Amino acid sequence: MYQLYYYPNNASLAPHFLLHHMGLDYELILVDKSSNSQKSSDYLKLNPAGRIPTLVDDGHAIFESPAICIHLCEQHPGHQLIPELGTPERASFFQWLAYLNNTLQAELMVRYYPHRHTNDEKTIPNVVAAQDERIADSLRIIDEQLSKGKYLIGDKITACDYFLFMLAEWSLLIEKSPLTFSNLGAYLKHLAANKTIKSVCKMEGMDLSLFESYE
Ligand SMILES: N[C@@H](CCC(=O)N[C@@H](CS)C(=O)NCC(=O)O)C(=O)O
Repeated sequence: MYQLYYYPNNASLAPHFLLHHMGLDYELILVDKSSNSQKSSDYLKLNPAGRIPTLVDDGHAIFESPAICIHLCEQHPGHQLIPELGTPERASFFQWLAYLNNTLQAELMVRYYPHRHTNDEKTIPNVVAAQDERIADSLRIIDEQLSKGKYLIGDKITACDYFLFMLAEWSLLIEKSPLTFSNLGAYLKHLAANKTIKSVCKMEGMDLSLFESYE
């Protein structure tokens, strides 16, 4: 039995997709961000960074969403959400997961918390505008990759696709929506019909209609 400390549509979403896709036994524990529970002393014992998510596996706490995803994929290799060890696809998997987490997700964090990145309130709109461009650059690179195959790594779904769907959802509000890129838009519409994505988003109270209505 796993415990996932989560908040709807936060960085816990990708691990939640994986737990559901693999049909694992898990308990969802809400970390109430509205009351800053991620900074409570009990939560900090599990995750000293005070961020969401944390996964507890048999008493062992793991934080950082991509690390949780890799752990789940490696614990349950039969689900093939990570390519086999020693293959070029495995290298691509790590490359894209790192890119998503370290570049796109990092840029999104600055975009949504701009006040943490300037000491002059007047410049906040400039930070947001600059981030919108940086996020669009990142989405362009992903769109190009998706011209080569059905999924991010070839023709089989992996944990990277679930991770990308999470970040694409967060990107809907930026100046250039992910749905305006032709390969990425079609891919996201296809993923929005995936049964794990539909079920988990429903559980987390998320609306997928923008993806579903993509033409
Ligand atoms: N690198 C971390 C980032 C996690 C993160 O920033 N989570 C946000 C929610 S999406 C959070 O906990 N924010 C609360 C805060 O910064 O206090 C990961 O990928 O797990």
